[in-house]
Amino acid sequence: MLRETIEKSGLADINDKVANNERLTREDGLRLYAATDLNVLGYMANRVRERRNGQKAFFVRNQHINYTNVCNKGCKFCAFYVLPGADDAYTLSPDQVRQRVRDWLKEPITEIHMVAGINPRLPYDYYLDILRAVKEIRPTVGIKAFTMIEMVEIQRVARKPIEEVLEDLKDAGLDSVPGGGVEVLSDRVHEELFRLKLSPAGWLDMARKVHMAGLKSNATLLYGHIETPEERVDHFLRLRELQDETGGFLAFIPLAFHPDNTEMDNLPSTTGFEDLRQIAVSRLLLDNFPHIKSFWIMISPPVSQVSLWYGADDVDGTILREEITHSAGATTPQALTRNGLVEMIREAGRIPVERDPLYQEVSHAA
Ligand code: V47
Repeated sequence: MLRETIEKSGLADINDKVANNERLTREDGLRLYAATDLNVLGYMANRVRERRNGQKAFFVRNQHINYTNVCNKGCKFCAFYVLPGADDAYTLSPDQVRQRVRDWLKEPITEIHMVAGINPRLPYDYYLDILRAVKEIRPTVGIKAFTMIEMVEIQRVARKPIEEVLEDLKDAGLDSVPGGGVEVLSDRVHEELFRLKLSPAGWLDMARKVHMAGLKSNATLLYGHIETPEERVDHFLRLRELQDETGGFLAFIPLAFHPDNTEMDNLPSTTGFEDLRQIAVSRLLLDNFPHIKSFWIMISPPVSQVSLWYGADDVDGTILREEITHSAGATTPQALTRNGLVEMIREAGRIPVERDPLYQEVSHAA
């Protein structure tokens, strides 16, 4: 019966490769995007997921701090940024960052996710000071901060080699690096949507340097706008190649485009079908990534729950106050409780495992 379904989907040869743990090709990737039997994609992706992570589904207790909304990059998909000098511009001082951390001190948070726009007026010391501010209030928390885009800006104001900058950031408290800012590794999409930002080759180069400095990072793909299936597949192949070289990526997170309040608000939101297909194809093509995260903020808690059978092994976390996707019209809650996450994972028949930013187990949810 199962064999018959797989034959009918036209993916039997790919299924054989997955069963034999063979690497998929660009052509295979394109066929995965053309396939319509989502359950066959899920079946194959789940096989890879269980091989790597068994029945575990990870989550983290985390807090997001977006230290400034000022940005000079003008990305067409972003509803969060304002131009320098705008009325509603804000930049948190190190004291305000301290206060944000203090606000949630009662919660046993193990990860602080700190990213923001590119505010060209911020001096080098600012970045070091906000890392220190977090660690001053929560010395044991893991700080996951500064995308590759911010790294380039920090180096610009530091006026010294990136290797030294990364050492300074680590000394000030940086523990790992988030996966945002890459969007789509395509020169065409870069030119059309985010041409003032680091190029695809530049992003990969900075990720390589971050990994060489001993820091782990994540990677993302912003999907559901103007990118083609070919561009998505090439994105995966370029990430996979770098991961073969450095082994520095921890998790991959597909990010569903939210159009509201952006320059592309004429586009529809992604569908549940597309979100699940994206998770499954990510798991199948990124065979050397330890984790695939379904970010419930972007695809909703229900789709995120189902995705635990379509390749995902991580649902991110409690996320105290998400701002970037909510500026672009996300209607999901801005936070979930730990019990809410545990229940969601349990109901899906997976084992909830609380992790820290480096996927060390904090404690098994009983
Ligand atoms: O880089 C911006 C994306 C990213 C929109 O590493 C949008 O663990 C959808 O990278 N619709 C930031 N997406 C978020 C991010 C992230 C999130 C969760 C976990 C991790 C991690 C990283 O958000 C940006 C951009 O790609 N974004 N605008 C929008 N309208």
